Amino acid sequence: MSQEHAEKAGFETRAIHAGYEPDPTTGAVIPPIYATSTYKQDGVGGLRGGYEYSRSANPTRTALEGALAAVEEGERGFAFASGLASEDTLLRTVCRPGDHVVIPDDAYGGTHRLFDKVEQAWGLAHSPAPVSDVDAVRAAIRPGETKIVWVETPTNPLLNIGDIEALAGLAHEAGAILVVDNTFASPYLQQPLTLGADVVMHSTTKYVGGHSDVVGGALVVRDLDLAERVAYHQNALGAVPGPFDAFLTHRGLKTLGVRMDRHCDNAEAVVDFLTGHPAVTQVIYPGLAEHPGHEVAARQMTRFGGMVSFRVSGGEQHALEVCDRARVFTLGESLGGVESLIEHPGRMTHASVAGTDLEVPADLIRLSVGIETATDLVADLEQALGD
Ligand code: P1T
Repeated sequence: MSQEHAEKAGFETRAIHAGYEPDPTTGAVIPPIYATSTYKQDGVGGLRGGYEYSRSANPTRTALEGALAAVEEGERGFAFASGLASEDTLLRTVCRPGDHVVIPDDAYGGTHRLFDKVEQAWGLAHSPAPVSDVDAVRAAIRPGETKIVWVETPTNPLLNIGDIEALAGLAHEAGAILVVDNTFASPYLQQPLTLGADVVMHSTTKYVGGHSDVVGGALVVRDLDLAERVAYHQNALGAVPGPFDAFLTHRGLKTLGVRMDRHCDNAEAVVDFLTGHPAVTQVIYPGLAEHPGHEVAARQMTRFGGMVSFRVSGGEQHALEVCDRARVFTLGESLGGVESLIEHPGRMTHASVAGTDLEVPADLIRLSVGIETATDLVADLEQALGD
Protein backbone atom coordinates (compact mmCIF):
# COMPACT_ATOMS: atom_id res chain seq x y z
CA MET A 1 0.00 0.00 0.00
CA SER A 2 1.39 3.41 -0.94
CA GLN A 3 2.32 5.81 1.87
CA GLU A 4 -0.27 8.34 0.67
CA HIS A 5 -3.01 5.68 0.76
CA ALA A 6 -1.85 4.40 4.16
CA GLU A 7 -2.03 7.87 5.70
CA LYS A 8 -5.76 8.06 4.95
CA ALA A 9 -6.63 4.48 5.88
CA GLY A 10 -8.10 3.25 9.17
CA PHE A 11 -6.07 1.40 11.79
CA GLU A 12 -6.84 -2.18 10.74
CA THR A 13 -6.34 -1.38 7.05
CA ARG A 14 -2.91 0.05 7.83
CA ALA A 15 -2.04 -2.92 10.07
CA ILE A 16 -2.93 -5.33 7.26
CA HIS A 17 -1.68 -3.51 4.15
CA ALA A 18 0.94 -0.86 4.99
CA GLY A 19 4.58 -1.57 4.26
CA TYR A 20 4.08 -4.13 1.51
CA GLU A 21 2.78 -4.47 -2.04
CA PRO A 22 2.06 -8.00 -3.34
CA ASP A 23 5.31 -9.44 -4.69
CA PRO A 24 5.83 -8.17 -8.29
CA THR A 25 7.09 -11.55 -9.55
CA THR A 26 4.63 -13.98 -7.97
CA GLY A 27 1.84 -11.81 -6.58
CA ALA A 28 2.45 -13.29 -3.10
CA VAL A 29 0.03 -11.47 -0.83
CA ILE A 30 2.19 -12.01 2.25
CA PRO A 31 5.84 -10.91 2.44
CA PRO A 32 8.03 -13.97 1.87
CA ILE A 33 10.58 -15.00 4.51
CA TYR A 34 13.75 -13.84 2.79
CA ALA A 35 16.17 -16.30 4.37
CA THR A 36 19.25 -14.70 2.93
CA SER A 37 22.19 -12.93 4.52
CA THR A 38 23.44 -11.27 1.34
CA TYR A 39 22.24 -10.03 -2.06
CA LYS A 40 23.72 -10.31 -5.55
CA GLN A 41 24.98 -6.96 -6.78
CA ASP A 42 24.66 -5.94 -10.43
CA GLY A 43 28.24 -4.77 -10.68
CA VAL A 44 30.01 -3.38 -7.60
CA GLY A 45 27.58 -1.16 -5.69
CA GLY A 46 24.70 -2.05 -8.05
CA LEU A 47 22.20 -2.89 -5.30
CA ARG A 48 18.71 -4.16 -6.17
CA GLY A 49 16.24 -2.13 -4.15
CA GLY A 50 18.98 -0.98 -1.78
CA TYR A 51 19.57 -4.48 -0.35
CA GLU A 52 23.19 -5.23 0.42
CA TYR A 53 23.43 -7.35 3.60
CA SER A 54 20.66 -8.51 5.97
CA ARG A 55 21.95 -6.74 9.08
CA SER A 56 21.41 -3.47 7.20
CA ALA A 57 18.09 -4.44 5.60
CA ASN A 58 16.07 -7.50 4.69
CA PRO A 59 12.77 -7.32 2.74
CA THR A 60 10.80 -9.30 5.35
CA ARG A 61 11.95 -6.84 7.99
CA THR A 62 11.34 -3.84 5.72
CA ALA A 63 7.67 -4.85 5.38
CA LEU A 64 7.29 -5.12 9.17
CA GLU A 65 9.04 -1.78 9.72
CA GLY A 66 6.73 -0.04 7.24
CA ALA A 67 3.66 -1.45 8.98
CA LEU A 68 4.97 -0.45 12.44
CA ALA A 69 5.50 3.14 11.27
CA ALA A 70 2.00 3.23 9.77
CA VAL A 71 0.16 1.96 12.87
CA GLU A 72 2.03 4.37 15.18
CA GLU A 73 1.68 7.24 12.68
CA GLY A 74 5.45 7.79 12.68
CA GLU A 75 7.90 8.63 9.91
CA ARG A 76 9.93 5.42 10.22
CA GLY A 77 9.78 2.15 12.09
CA PHE A 78 12.70 -0.05 13.14
CA ALA A 79 12.56 -3.68 14.24
CA PHE A 80 14.96 -5.22 16.76
CA ALA A 81 15.81 -8.62 18.21
CA SER A 82 14.07 -7.76 21.51
CA GLY A 83 12.48 -4.84 23.34
CA LEU A 84 15.63 -4.37 25.39
CA ALA A 85 17.79 -4.36 22.24
CA SER A 86 15.64 -1.52 20.88
CA GLU A 87 16.03 0.40 24.15
CA ASP A 88 19.81 -0.01 24.17
CA THR A 89 20.06 1.08 20.53
CA LEU A 90 18.00 4.20 21.20
CA LEU A 91 20.05 5.14 24.27
CA ARG A 92 23.30 4.83 22.33
CA THR A 93 21.81 6.89 19.52
CA VAL A 94 20.61 9.77 21.69
CA CYS A 95 22.87 9.82 24.77
CA ARG A 96 26.55 10.24 25.53
CA PRO A 97 28.53 9.72 28.78
CA GLY A 98 27.55 12.44 31.27
CA ASP A 99 23.95 12.57 30.06
CA HIS A 100 20.91 11.79 32.18
CA VAL A 101 17.53 10.09 31.63
CA VAL A 102 14.37 10.25 33.77
CA ILE A 103 12.79 6.78 33.98
CA PRO A 104 9.52 5.53 35.55
CA ASP A 105 9.81 4.62 39.22
CA ASP A 106 7.89 1.44 38.41
CA ALA A 107 9.41 0.53 35.05
CA TYR A 108 9.64 -3.04 33.76
CA GLY A 109 12.38 -4.70 35.83
CA GLY A 110 14.55 -5.42 32.79
CA THR A 111 14.38 -1.78 31.68
CA HIS A 112 15.49 -0.65 35.13
CA ARG A 113 18.28 -3.24 35.10
CA LEU A 114 19.47 -1.96 31.70
CA PHE A 115 19.76 1.59 33.06
CA ASP A 116 21.09 0.65 36.49
CA LYS A 117 23.52 -2.16 35.76
CA VAL A 118 24.56 -1.56 32.15
CA GLU A 119 24.13 2.02 30.91
CA GLN A 120 25.26 3.54 34.21
CA ALA A 121 28.64 1.85 33.83
CA TRP A 122 29.00 3.72 30.51
CA GLY A 123 28.37 7.08 32.18
CA LEU A 124 24.62 7.47 31.60
CA ALA A 125 22.86 8.59 34.80
CA HIS A 126 19.17 8.04 35.51
CA SER A 127 16.57 9.13 38.06
CA PRO A 128 13.35 7.23 38.74
CA ALA A 129 10.20 9.39 38.99
CA PRO A 130 6.47 8.54 39.09
CA VAL A 131 5.09 8.96 35.56
CA SER A 132 1.69 9.95 36.94
CA ASP A 133 3.12 13.04 38.67
CA VAL A 134 4.14 15.68 36.12
CA ASP A 135 5.71 17.88 38.83
CA ALA A 136 7.83 15.01 40.12
CA VAL A 137 9.05 14.29 36.58
CA ARG A 138 9.84 18.01 36.13
CA ALA A 139 11.78 18.00 39.40
CA ALA A 140 13.79 14.95 38.29
CA ILE A 141 14.96 16.68 35.10
CA ARG A 142 18.55 17.97 35.25
CA PRO A 143 18.72 21.06 33.04
CA GLY A 144 21.30 20.64 30.31
CA GLU A 145 21.96 16.97 31.18
CA THR A 146 18.61 15.25 30.73
CA LYS A 147 18.34 14.04 27.14
CA ILE A 148 15.36 11.71 27.51
CA VAL A 149 12.19 11.59 29.56
CA TRP A 150 11.32 7.90 29.34
CA VAL A 151 7.84 6.73 30.30
CA GLU A 152 5.74 3.63 30.22
CA THR A 153 2.00 4.26 30.23
CA PRO A 154 0.37 2.15 31.54
CA THR A 155 3.39 1.12 33.61
CA ASN A 156 4.46 -2.47 34.25
CA PRO A 157 3.15 -3.88 36.61
CA LEU A 158 1.35 -1.13 38.60
CA LEU A 159 -0.58 0.29 35.61
CA ASN A 160 0.13 3.92 36.46
CA ILE A 161 -0.77 6.43 33.76
CA GLY A 162 1.42 9.26 32.46
CA ASP A 163 -0.11 12.24 30.65
CA ILE A 164 1.73 11.99 27.33
CA GLU A 165 0.86 15.50 26.12
CA ALA A 166 1.95 17.15 29.38
CA LEU A 167 5.14 15.07 29.63
CA ALA A 168 6.04 15.86 26.00
CA GLY A 169 5.65 19.56 26.76
CA LEU A 170 7.93 19.49 29.75
CA ALA A 171 10.54 17.26 28.06
CA HIS A 172 10.68 19.67 25.12
CA GLU A 173 10.96 22.72 27.39
CA ALA A 174 14.04 21.08 28.91
CA GLY A 175 15.54 20.30 25.48
CA ALA A 176 14.93 16.57 25.95
CA ILE A 177 12.87 14.07 23.97
CA LEU A 178 9.92 12.05 25.22
CA VAL A 179 10.14 8.29 24.68
CA VAL A 180 6.99 6.27 25.37
CA ASP A 181 7.19 2.52 25.94
CA ASN A 182 3.79 1.70 24.42
CA THR A 183 4.02 -2.05 25.03
CA PHE A 184 1.07 -2.31 27.47
CA ALA A 185 -1.37 -0.19 25.47
CA SER A 186 -0.33 -1.32 21.97
CA PRO A 187 -0.72 1.06 19.02
CA TYR A 188 -4.39 0.06 18.71
CA LEU A 189 -5.31 1.72 22.00
CA GLN A 190 -2.82 4.60 22.10
CA GLN A 191 -0.62 6.44 19.60
CA PRO A 192 1.87 8.53 21.58
CA LEU A 193 3.47 10.23 18.55
CA THR A 194 0.13 11.91 17.82
CA LEU A 195 0.20 13.32 21.37
CA GLY A 196 3.66 14.87 21.08
CA ALA A 197 6.03 12.00 21.96
CA ASP A 198 9.19 11.78 19.86
CA VAL A 199 9.81 8.04 19.91
CA VAL A 200 7.58 5.04 20.61
CA MET A 201 9.21 1.87 21.83
CA HIS A 202 7.65 -1.61 21.94
CA SER A 203 8.45 -5.01 23.19
CA THR A 204 6.78 -6.55 20.12
CA THR A 205 7.10 -9.84 22.01
CA LYS A 206 3.82 -8.78 23.61
CA TYR A 207 0.60 -7.51 21.97
CA VAL A 208 2.10 -6.71 18.56
CA GLY A 209 3.37 -10.28 18.05
CA GLY A 210 0.41 -11.45 20.10
CA HIS A 211 0.94 -15.23 20.09
CA SER A 212 3.85 -15.77 22.52
CA ASP A 213 5.91 -17.29 19.72
CA VAL A 214 8.51 -14.59 19.04
CA VAL A 215 10.74 -12.13 20.91
CA GLY A 216 11.21 -8.70 19.32
CA GLY A 217 11.38 -4.97 19.78
CA ALA A 218 10.54 -1.82 17.85
CA LEU A 219 11.19 1.89 17.70
CA VAL A 220 8.98 4.28 15.75
CA VAL A 221 10.29 7.80 15.25
CA ARG A 222 8.52 11.02 14.29
CA ASP A 223 11.47 13.14 13.19
CA LEU A 224 13.39 12.19 10.03
CA ASP A 225 16.74 13.41 11.33
CA LEU A 226 16.48 11.25 14.46
CA ALA A 227 15.24 8.39 12.25
CA GLU A 228 18.45 8.62 10.19
CA ARG A 229 20.53 8.36 13.36
CA VAL A 230 18.50 5.40 14.66
CA ALA A 231 18.90 3.68 11.28
CA TYR A 232 22.66 4.19 11.47
CA HIS A 233 22.85 2.69 14.97
CA GLN A 234 20.46 -0.17 14.14
CA ASN A 235 22.95 -1.26 11.50
CA ALA A 236 26.10 -0.35 13.44
CA LEU A 237 25.01 -2.24 16.58
CA GLY A 238 23.27 -5.05 14.70
CA ALA A 239 20.61 -6.16 17.21
CA VAL A 240 18.13 -6.94 14.41
CA PRO A 241 15.52 -9.71 14.16
CA GLY A 242 15.99 -12.51 11.65
CA PRO A 243 13.51 -12.80 8.77
CA PHE A 244 11.41 -15.53 10.41
CA ASP A 245 10.99 -13.46 13.57
CA ALA A 246 10.10 -10.41 11.47
CA PHE A 247 7.52 -12.50 9.59
CA LEU A 248 5.87 -13.76 12.79
CA THR A 249 5.75 -10.28 14.31
CA HIS A 250 4.23 -8.85 11.13
CA ARG A 251 1.65 -11.65 10.98
CA GLY A 252 0.65 -10.86 14.56
CA LEU A 253 0.34 -7.14 13.89
CA LYS A 254 -2.33 -7.74 11.22
CA THR A 255 -4.85 -9.01 13.81
CA LEU A 256 -3.93 -6.59 16.61
CA GLY A 257 -7.21 -4.67 16.45
CA VAL A 258 -9.55 -7.63 16.82
CA ARG A 259 -7.38 -9.22 19.48
CA MET A 260 -7.16 -6.03 21.54
CA ASP A 261 -10.93 -5.60 21.57
CA ARG A 262 -11.31 -9.10 23.01
CA HIS A 263 -8.43 -8.55 25.49
CA CYS A 264 -10.26 -5.44 26.72
CA ASP A 265 -13.67 -7.19 26.93
CA ASN A 266 -12.18 -10.07 28.92
CA ALA A 267 -10.15 -7.78 31.19
CA GLU A 268 -13.34 -5.89 32.03
CA ALA A 269 -15.09 -9.17 32.95
CA VAL A 270 -12.13 -10.19 35.15
CA VAL A 271 -12.04 -6.76 36.82
CA ASP A 272 -15.78 -6.97 37.55
CA PHE A 273 -15.28 -10.33 39.23
CA LEU A 274 -12.17 -9.36 41.24
CA THR A 275 -13.70 -6.10 42.44
CA GLY A 276 -16.36 -7.96 44.41
CA HIS A 277 -14.13 -10.71 45.82
CA PRO A 278 -13.53 -10.72 49.60
CA ALA A 279 -9.92 -11.98 49.33
CA VAL A 280 -8.94 -9.16 46.94
CA THR A 281 -7.81 -5.97 48.68
CA GLN A 282 -7.16 -3.85 45.58
CA VAL A 283 -7.83 -4.15 41.85
CA ILE A 284 -5.59 -2.01 39.66
CA TYR A 285 -7.02 -1.25 36.22
CA PRO A 286 -7.03 2.15 34.47
CA GLY A 287 -10.62 1.57 33.36
CA LEU A 288 -11.87 1.79 36.94
CA ALA A 289 -13.25 5.24 37.82
CA GLU A 290 -11.33 5.15 41.12
CA HIS A 291 -7.97 4.56 39.37
CA PRO A 292 -5.98 7.81 39.88
CA GLY A 293 -5.04 7.91 36.19
CA HIS A 294 -8.51 7.08 34.88
CA GLU A 295 -9.29 10.49 33.39
CA VAL A 296 -5.95 10.82 31.63
CA ALA A 297 -6.22 7.23 30.37
CA ALA A 298 -9.74 7.89 29.07
CA ARG A 299 -8.37 10.89 27.14
CA GLN A 300 -5.38 9.23 25.54
CA MET A 301 -6.43 5.57 25.18
CA THR A 302 -9.44 4.28 23.25
CA ARG A 303 -9.90 1.47 25.81
CA PHE A 304 -7.98 0.36 28.89
CA GLY A 305 -6.16 -2.76 27.78
CA GLY A 306 -5.77 -6.39 28.78
CA MET A 307 -3.46 -6.06 31.79
CA VAL A 308 -4.92 -6.28 35.30
CA SER A 309 -3.02 -6.25 38.60
CA PHE A 310 -4.49 -7.04 42.01
CA ARG A 311 -3.48 -7.52 45.62
CA VAL A 312 -4.67 -10.28 47.93
CA SER A 313 -5.52 -10.25 51.61
CA GLY A 314 -3.21 -13.10 52.67
CA GLY A 315 0.12 -11.47 51.75
CA GLU A 316 2.92 -12.96 49.65
CA GLN A 317 2.17 -16.61 50.51
CA HIS A 318 -1.43 -16.19 49.40
CA ALA A 319 -0.35 -14.51 46.16
CA LEU A 320 2.05 -17.38 45.39
CA GLU A 321 -0.70 -19.95 46.11
CA VAL A 322 -3.13 -18.21 43.75
CA CYS A 323 -0.48 -18.27 41.01
CA ASP A 324 0.11 -22.00 41.63
CA ARG A 325 -3.58 -22.92 41.65
CA ALA A 326 -4.51 -21.18 38.39
CA ARG A 327 -5.17 -23.62 35.55
CA VAL A 328 -6.53 -21.67 32.55
CA PHE A 329 -4.20 -18.77 33.39
CA THR A 330 -0.71 -20.14 32.76
CA LEU A 331 1.96 -19.27 35.31
CA GLY A 332 4.61 -17.48 33.31
CA GLU A 333 6.42 -14.25 32.50
CA SER A 334 5.57 -12.08 29.51
CA LEU A 335 2.18 -10.82 28.40
CA GLY A 336 0.06 -9.83 25.44
CA GLY A 337 -0.44 -13.29 23.92
CA VAL A 338 -3.77 -14.89 23.07
CA GLU A 339 -3.47 -17.12 26.15
CA SER A 340 -3.98 -15.73 29.65
CA LEU A 341 -0.93 -15.56 31.90
CA ILE A 342 -0.59 -15.06 35.65
CA GLU A 343 2.58 -14.08 37.49
CA HIS A 344 4.01 -12.80 40.76
CA PRO A 345 5.98 -9.65 39.79
CA GLY A 346 7.93 -9.52 43.07
CA ARG A 347 9.49 -12.97 42.47
CA MET A 348 9.40 -13.05 38.68
CA THR A 349 9.41 -10.12 36.19
CA HIS A 350 10.43 -7.54 38.79
CA ALA A 351 12.76 -9.66 40.94
CA SER A 352 15.69 -7.58 39.68
CA VAL A 353 14.29 -4.43 41.37
CA ALA A 354 13.99 -6.02 44.85
CA GLY A 355 15.59 -3.75 47.44
CA THR A 356 15.44 -0.65 45.17
CA ASP A 357 12.95 2.24 45.02
CA LEU A 358 11.16 0.25 42.31
CA GLU A 359 10.36 -2.77 44.53
CA VAL A 360 6.77 -3.97 43.96
CA PRO A 361 4.35 -5.15 46.70
CA ALA A 362 4.79 -8.81 47.70
CA ASP A 363 1.02 -9.44 47.65
CA LEU A 364 0.69 -8.25 44.03
CA ILE A 365 -0.44 -10.56 41.20
CA ARG A 366 -0.31 -9.53 37.55
CA LEU A 367 -2.67 -10.93 34.92
CA SER A 368 -2.28 -10.76 31.18
CA VAL A 369 -5.89 -11.44 30.26
CA GLY A 370 -6.03 -13.45 27.04
CA ILE A 371 -8.78 -13.94 24.49
CA GLU A 372 -10.25 -17.22 25.74
CA THR A 373 -13.91 -17.52 26.80
CA ALA A 374 -14.43 -14.92 29.52
CA THR A 375 -16.50 -17.20 31.80
CA ASP A 376 -13.66 -19.76 31.86
CA LEU A 377 -11.20 -17.07 32.95
CA VAL A 378 -13.46 -15.86 35.75
CA ALA A 379 -14.17 -19.44 36.93
CA ASP A 380 -10.43 -20.16 37.01
CA LEU A 381 -9.70 -17.11 39.16
CA GLU A 382 -12.58 -18.03 41.44
CA GLN A 383 -11.13 -21.48 42.16
CA ALA A 384 -7.56 -20.12 42.39
CA LEU A 385 -8.52 -17.50 44.97
CA GLY A 386 -10.10 -20.19 47.16
CA ASP A 387 -12.66 -19.50 49.86
O1 P1T B 1 11.46 -8.81 26.73
P1 P1T B 1 11.80 -7.78 25.67
O2 P1T B 1 11.17 -8.05 24.35
O3 P1T B 1 13.28 -7.50 25.59
O4 P1T B 1 11.09 -6.41 26.16
C1 P1T B 1 11.41 -5.77 27.37
C2 P1T B 1 10.23 -5.00 27.88
C3 P1T B 1 10.17 -3.64 27.68
N1 P1T B 1 9.12 -2.89 28.10
C4 P1T B 1 8.07 -3.46 28.72
C5 P1T B 1 6.93 -2.60 29.19
C6 P1T B 1 8.06 -4.84 28.96
O5 P1T B 1 6.98 -5.37 29.56
C7 P1T B 1 9.16 -5.64 28.53
C8 P1T B 1 9.22 -7.10 28.81
N2 P1T B 1 8.37 -7.52 29.83
C9 P1T B 1 8.24 -8.81 30.29
C10 P1T B 1 8.94 -9.84 29.82
C11 P1T B 1 7.22 -8.98 31.35
O6 P1T B 1 6.80 -10.13 31.63
O7 P1T B 1 6.81 -7.98 31.94
